[in-house]
Amino acid sequence: MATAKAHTNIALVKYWGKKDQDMIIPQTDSLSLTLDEFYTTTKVTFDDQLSSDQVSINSNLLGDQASQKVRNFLDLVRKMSGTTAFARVESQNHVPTAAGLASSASAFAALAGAASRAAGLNLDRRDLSRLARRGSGSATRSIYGGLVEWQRGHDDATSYAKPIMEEVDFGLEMLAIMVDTTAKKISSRFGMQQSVASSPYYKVWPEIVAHDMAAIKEAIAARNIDAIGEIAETNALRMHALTLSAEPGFTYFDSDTLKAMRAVRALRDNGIHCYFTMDAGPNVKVIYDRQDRQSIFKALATEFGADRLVVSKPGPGIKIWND
Ligand code: 2P0
Repeated sequence: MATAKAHTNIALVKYWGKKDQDMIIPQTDSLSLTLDEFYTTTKVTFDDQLSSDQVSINSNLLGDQASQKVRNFLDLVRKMSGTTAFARVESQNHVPTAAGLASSASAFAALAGAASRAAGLNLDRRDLSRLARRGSGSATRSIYGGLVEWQRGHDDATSYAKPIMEEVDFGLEMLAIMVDTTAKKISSRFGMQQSVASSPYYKVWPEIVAHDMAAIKEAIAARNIDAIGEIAETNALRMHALTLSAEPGFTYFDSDTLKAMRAVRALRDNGIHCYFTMDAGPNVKVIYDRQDRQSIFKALATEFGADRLVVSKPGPGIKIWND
């Protein structure tokens, strides 16, 4: 038995599209910030007495369909370790599930850590990152804290994350505007597949990301939050243009998403430096320097209510322990 705690991450340069669906090899590199406020704690117990895998999230036992991805992942760990026993997986999710706040990132990172350790595998962080990738692409990056790059690689051995700056030593912070915390209608897995298959703009996306990756690494090295924010905001809008231009077109935005984007731009027009990014859901994440936290929070609380705002600092990498 073993337990792991992993934090979510939000991409500043997005992963949107796979080269290999089965191995989850992405089309491009990506770069994210791990957050301290949202995380998953997962305990895995391999038990010879069990006749099937049992998976619970926040004490609710999942049915066959809902636990399919987790059971497939456990099969992979069993194959790697030679373990034959079924497992009990008990997960506590401190992330609104499936609301574009990357719950699958912390969930599969924590599962990779706990299941591999419980099965007797002692993986280093690179191999943990590769294993987490098999559950969900964004989980690849949640093995590390702070600013993290996922190198796309070209196969299972070469596609993994590495830290860019694990201890963020400047004021970068993120505030989530929780527009809607109900489950999304179009999964990222399906959404990105549709975008790759049918957006005529997809062919320029790898070039855009290559450019943004180089630029954001320079901006991070210079600790330039305005440059980081500008790159992230443009990259997010271009990612969402891939959904709008798919066939049929779709969007993760709702009316409050647009309202939040406008609010961030209005703050900027008033001289407060902040930028937005959105993932596969309607919530908006605001990027800024912590010295501006109070003025940004106050302005957004007037419009959205303080209870819908969550401030998050850069978070740590995965922790794994034997109970
Ligand atoms: C990202 N997202 O880089 C991008 C940006 C959402 C928008 O990774 O199919 O749940 O499990 O690999 O990781 C969400 O997609 O998709 C995601 P799979 P995942 O964070």
